[in-house]
Amino acid sequence: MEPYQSIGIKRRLGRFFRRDGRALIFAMDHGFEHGPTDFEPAWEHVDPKTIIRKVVRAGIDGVMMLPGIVRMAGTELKADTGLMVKLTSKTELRPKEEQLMQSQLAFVEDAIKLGADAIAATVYWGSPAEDAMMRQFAEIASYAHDLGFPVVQFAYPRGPYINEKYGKKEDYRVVMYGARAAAETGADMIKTYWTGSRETFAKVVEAAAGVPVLLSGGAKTESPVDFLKLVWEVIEAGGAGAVVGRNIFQREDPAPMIKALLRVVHRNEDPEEAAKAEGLL
Ligand code: FBP
Repeated sequence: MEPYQSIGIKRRLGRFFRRDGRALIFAMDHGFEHGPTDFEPAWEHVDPKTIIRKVVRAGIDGVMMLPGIVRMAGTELKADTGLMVKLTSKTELRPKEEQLMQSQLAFVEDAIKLGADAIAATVYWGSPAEDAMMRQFAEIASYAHDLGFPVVQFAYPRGPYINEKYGKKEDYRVVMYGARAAAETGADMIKTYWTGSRETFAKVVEAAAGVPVLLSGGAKTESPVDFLKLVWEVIEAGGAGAVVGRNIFQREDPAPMIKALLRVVHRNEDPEEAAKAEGLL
């Protein structure tokens, strides 16, 4: 018989992923991680309830937030919306060199009290603070797993030596290394950067050896189709979906973008067709 915890982990993962094994998750930790200026393109979304209500109504599979935002907007979630609570972050007000560390801002118990289905934490692989973030992740993951909660690692390669050795943090070898490190540290889901091509992203997925890999959205693209194309490539590469913030909340009406993304993620629809169907073209 399986231990109780492994049943809990499987059931909770199922609240994010549909039968196809894919998920579209809305990210909203930006007010903390980048500052409220990220909401200026659609300022009413600075109110968590307003944006969460819109994304839930559009059919999003899951949401990722920090604890205080769950307290404000958690009641807007449907019973089957997966809730990922992230326990680490950093502000951009810190001295630049200290921005290579994400600190723990709440505890596994807080996420559980808020009704979390998964617990998330970032590791900047390659950072001078890698050691502290590894330990932080290990403590969170070990405790969450004991209690039957899946753990999501935002595996972001980031640090001075990366650029010296590989040229840039988006080099597929670096992203692949981070994804592998996330899998080896026991993550149940991995969120990471786009590598620039389907072929290279497929290698990231392979390196994760069965742990689902989701794209970390990135800055809002000039045209909505550009972003849909990117997510389409991720799906074609074997990725399990995307965790998207700015490309959703920096639009006054995020519903067409979410619905088009759902078409791409869950129906493999051609990005231009999906955009047309939702009135984005
Ligand atoms: P985006 O889709 O807006 O990129 O959101 C995903 C995310 O990982 C957020 O969770 C986080 O706040 C942000 O990106 C981190 O961005 P950065 O690359 O600037 O650290």
